[in-house]
Amino acid sequence: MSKIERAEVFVASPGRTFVTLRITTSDGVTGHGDATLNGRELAVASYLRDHLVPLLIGKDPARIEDMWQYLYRGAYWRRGPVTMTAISAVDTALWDIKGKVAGLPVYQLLGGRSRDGVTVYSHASGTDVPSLLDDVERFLDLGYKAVRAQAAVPDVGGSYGVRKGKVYEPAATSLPDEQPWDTEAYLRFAPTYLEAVRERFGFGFHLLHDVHHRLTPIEAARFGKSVEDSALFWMEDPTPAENQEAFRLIRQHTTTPIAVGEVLNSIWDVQHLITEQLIDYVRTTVVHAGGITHLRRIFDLAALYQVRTGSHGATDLSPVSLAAAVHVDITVPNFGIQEYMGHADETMEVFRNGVTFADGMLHPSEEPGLGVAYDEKAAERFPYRARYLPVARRLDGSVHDW
Ligand code: CS2
Ligand code: MG
Repeated sequence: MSKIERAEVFVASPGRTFVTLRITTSDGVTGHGDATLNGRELAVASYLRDHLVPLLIGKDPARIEDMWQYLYRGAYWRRGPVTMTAISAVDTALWDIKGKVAGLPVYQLLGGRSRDGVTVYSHASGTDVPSLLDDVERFLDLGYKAVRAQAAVPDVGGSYGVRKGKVYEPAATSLPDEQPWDTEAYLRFAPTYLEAVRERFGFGFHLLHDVHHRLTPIEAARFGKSVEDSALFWMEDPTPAENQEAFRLIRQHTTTPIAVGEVLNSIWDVQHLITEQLIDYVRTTVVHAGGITHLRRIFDLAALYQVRTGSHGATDLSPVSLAAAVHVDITVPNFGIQEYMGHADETMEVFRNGVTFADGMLHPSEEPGLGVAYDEKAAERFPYRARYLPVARRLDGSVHDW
């Protein structure tokens, strides 16, 4: 029997920080998993190095489900982003190994293709409406069939999702950047730029918008109602999801579809949202929701309630996560859309990409496993740098959801 012989944790900052797990078997087969939790990276690295790696050595790498149960139930302490990200990394690496051993790309092990490619959305943004419109045009010219639009709220309104450089990167400072937020200014302004996008480019593509947890349920209801004529594909994270029941109130007022899930970690965190049909898209990911094994369980539950998938795919999810997401997306019957922002050039010096982009879609690698390689020598050129996500404060100085 093949055994897990080694498990190494790499922490490097090529463009931004990534934590990567590599598992090596006694037959010399390697598998990679992403363990990146933006702004809290070293906690997951320690969870893996200090608590999980010793449990992996000598175990059978083929028993993926059993390993998941062992790490989840065996911890006694359940759920939470740090635990679930660490379990995800192990699970993803074991699927990578299983594919390599079988000589098949992971999507074949998951049941094969349900579609020709994985439709993705990218991020258009602007410091004002004209620059946002130029950016939307750029993505449409690149062949995207779905675009997310975000613009800076004028004056001191603050904003989420406005790109400064080539790649959008909110975790950019060594201590959290404190940013202003004015809900009323946002509620007045955001519907106008979404309308401007539709006026200029029409309705022949999907238009998305991320509220990023910043509204109360009734404010979100007002927002959803005010953008109905722009026919959004979804409004994302309209209100924080700790209180799943809050979404019922939004639903009572608007038909704008709702997407939730990037900060949620388990099937139990989305159970009520799905079974009560309070959302339309579940955005949990391979890296933060327990790996391929657990994500499929979430997506299968969602399928019973006509909830579709829309996995998170920001730059802080490594190319290993993106590849794993695409292997899952291409197989599940209830796929909706996949977020795709692309990574910085430095990131791609360390990871060999597992996916290809063509005609607004991503395609998985046909190589055995996930099709991503990690170059640890190249990673040494990018030592770890602490970076934090920003914190939002209302105009009176009180902390708001960022
Ligand atoms: C965002 C992310 O991609 C998204 O939808 O909400 O940019 C999010 O802010 C980051 O992943 C946080 O790490
Ligand atoms: Mg989001």
